[in-house]
Amino acid sequence: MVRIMIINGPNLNLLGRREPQIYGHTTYADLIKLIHKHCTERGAECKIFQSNHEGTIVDAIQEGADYFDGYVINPAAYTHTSVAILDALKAVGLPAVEVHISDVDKREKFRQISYPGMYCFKTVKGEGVQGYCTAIDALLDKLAEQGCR
Ligand code: CA2
Repeated sequence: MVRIMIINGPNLNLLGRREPQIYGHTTYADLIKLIHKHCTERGAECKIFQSNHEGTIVDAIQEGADYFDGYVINPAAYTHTSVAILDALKAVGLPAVEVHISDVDKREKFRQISYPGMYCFKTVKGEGVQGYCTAIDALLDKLAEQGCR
């Protein structure tokens, strides 16, 4: 069975509880359910990980590489600042898809640069939480092309 890790960055645990006009009303618990349901339907094993700390996300990317086949990552605010997360993705070399709930291109200028996005083979943005399913599909399709499991 294909194994993927979904990595969520800072403050995404607050989903549905603040700024619903930007991020919607779905809670983080609902997002976890949505992702698990989608991965089950697609026949993939998934782990969902969230951290508010950059180094902890770097550790998860490094340590996950021994077990997982690819990553879906929403680095949240670290999207726009973190060369460390970009370097970790590059170092492990697994296929990765970036996802953003909001359409970052239509927001402040500082959100229009993504360091991890420079490594990811695809970026999904502006689809709300459903974008996670789009990102998972893109990753699973890529892994199937590569003949993974
Ligand atoms: O649109 C996205 O998914 C973002 O990655 C979300 C980040 C933001 O910094 C990025 O520019 C775009 C923010 C995540 C914070 O999530 C919250 C959710 C609910 C309430 C407050 C914050």
